[in-house]
Amino acid sequence: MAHTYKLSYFDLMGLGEAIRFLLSYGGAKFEDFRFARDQWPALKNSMPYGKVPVLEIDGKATHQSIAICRYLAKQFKLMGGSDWEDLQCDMIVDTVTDFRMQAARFFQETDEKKKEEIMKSLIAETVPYYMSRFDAQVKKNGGHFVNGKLTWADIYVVAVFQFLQKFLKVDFVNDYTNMKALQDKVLNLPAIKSWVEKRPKTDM
Ligand SMILES: N[C@@H](CCC(=O)N[C@@H](CS)C(=O)NCC(=O)O)C(=O)O
Repeated sequence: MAHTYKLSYFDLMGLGEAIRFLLSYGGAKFEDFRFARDQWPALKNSMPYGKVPVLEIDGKATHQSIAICRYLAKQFKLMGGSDWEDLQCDMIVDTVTDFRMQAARFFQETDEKKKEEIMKSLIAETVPYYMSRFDAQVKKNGGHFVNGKLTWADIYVVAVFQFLQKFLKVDFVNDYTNMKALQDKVLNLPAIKSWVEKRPKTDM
């Protein structure tokens, strides 16, 4: 019997989008429950550890976006072909988190001048640092992050970049040929293409 899925998250791509990409890829129907920021205080206590995304699978709440994505990857046959390849996928996904956390500094800063400096250094230093390395890895691995074939790492990275590019207001992937080709490949997977066409349009 088909599983039921309900994703609870803010009305953003953010950490919810990779889960939505993977569910779409797997052909799973899911309830995409989005709430406004002012609804959050009333909902927070109902989440297992007070954070979202939370994915209810057959009515059971699961949390931690990367753990959920890894689980969905197993369900939808998007893991690597060996423990070694799975390690490569995990390393990339965790590295994207490091990259993303650099961008999070912008939100934590309240001083407008410092915010501006953080944004400048993200664009001038952080983006090229990570993107040049990702690009080289994808080039070396035949157009994918791991072993020349589609894994959840590819889908995860492209999904995270969807909101990171909106947030930084720069389509930074366009400057990196191999990453651009990978992004195009993932965004043209029929199920993901159709999700992107129908998803609510958000700032991040
Ligand atoms: N490591 C967690 C982080 C979850 C997280 O920080 N979620 C944020 C939204 S992106 C949240 O729930 N913020 C509201 C709060 O902490 O009250 C994951 O990957 O799921």
